[in-house]
Amino acid sequence: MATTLKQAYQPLNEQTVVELAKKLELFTDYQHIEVHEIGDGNLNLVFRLIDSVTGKSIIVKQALPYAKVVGESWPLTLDRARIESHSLKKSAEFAPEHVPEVYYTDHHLALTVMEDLSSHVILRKGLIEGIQYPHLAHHIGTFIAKSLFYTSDLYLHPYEKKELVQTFINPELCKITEDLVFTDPFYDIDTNDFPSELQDAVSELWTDTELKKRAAALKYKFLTRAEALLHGDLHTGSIFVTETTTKIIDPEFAYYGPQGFDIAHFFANIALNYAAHSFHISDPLKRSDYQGYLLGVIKDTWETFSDQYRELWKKEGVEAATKLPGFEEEILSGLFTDMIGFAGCEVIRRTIGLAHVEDLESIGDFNGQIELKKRVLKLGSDWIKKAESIKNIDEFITYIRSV
Ligand code: SR1
Ligand code: MG
Repeated sequence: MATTLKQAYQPLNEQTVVELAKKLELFTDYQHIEVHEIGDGNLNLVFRLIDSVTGKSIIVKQALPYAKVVGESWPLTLDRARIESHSLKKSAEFAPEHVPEVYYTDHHLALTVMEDLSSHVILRKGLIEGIQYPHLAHHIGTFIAKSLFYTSDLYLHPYEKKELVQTFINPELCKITEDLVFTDPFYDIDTNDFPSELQDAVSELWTDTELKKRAAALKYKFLTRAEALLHGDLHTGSIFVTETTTKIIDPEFAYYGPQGFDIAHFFANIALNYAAHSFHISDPLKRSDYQGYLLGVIKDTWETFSDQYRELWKKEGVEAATKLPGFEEEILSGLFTDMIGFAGCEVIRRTIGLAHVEDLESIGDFNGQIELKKRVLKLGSDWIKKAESIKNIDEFITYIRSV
């Protein structure tokens, strides 16, 4: 792959992506190459190229200059492809087993050529089908602990950290989160998306000044706290799994932000899946078994994360503050409280804002879906307003049980 392209941006299609593969010498022979556009996310084109004889396959991901989920009326920076490839490469420095390998990037064409993970499934799909992934919690807890620690001031020289902050300046993608997660769901804004049957419950949120103030405070942290490099969109659609492996994909929302944000999004999406299983699994024993598994994922992820974070702090902390007894507990406790509020914003946003989740939307019983969504809104609101009073992961989990 010695070649470099100096091509102006144009969106690829199933023909031009093969021409590109030839220029980049991605395969040795092109007679049996099959191409499929497999992107099912909100923003990008994703091509899978496979040599049907040798079985060799790769992914070519290209950013579109607009948000695919809305259409060309919503222009969106191509720079997110640069952010994504930098983030994957950074993660590969400390957790290569949890990210796809990057083979080639081109910032002009806004594309990344990377490892094909087709042997994996998107975690959200697997969870909707009721599949258990025994290593998931350990893998996610480890990935988040390493990502936060190794990109923070606790470990890096302040110059290096600030250089990374600069590399990951991502204003347009951050603005999406600022609006869609922290502002729009709490106001009557037309990006919101919910049926009229939810109007009363939604109006209750819109008139709850205390809730809006707490959400605004969380947004302020998201705007101002450059603590560590985040994935920025760590929902269960950004994770690929098999029974034994876990890969984190799609870090185009990466930026330096508050440490509790990623783990919050992971937990919020597990909680939404938990709620949806009241409908997806009818057998009460199987349902309770699966929901117990999901709560176990949250508990084990938190415990793995916090244990590993403490360990890294103790063994590899460089910043003088890491030598102060007990300071790590202060940081972890602040992170935990932030996490609860961020999780509250995410469950509300996925229920009434833009970009819903299949877990809830695939519930066939419409009235049941509405009643469940009301309970999810209450969960989100409680987490945001009561974050300070929730002292540990078991108390956080108790709220999910009540949905
Ligand atoms: C316009 S983008 C909508 C959502 O898709 C992404 O996955 C992010 O969650 C974003 O908020
Ligand atoms: Mg994504």
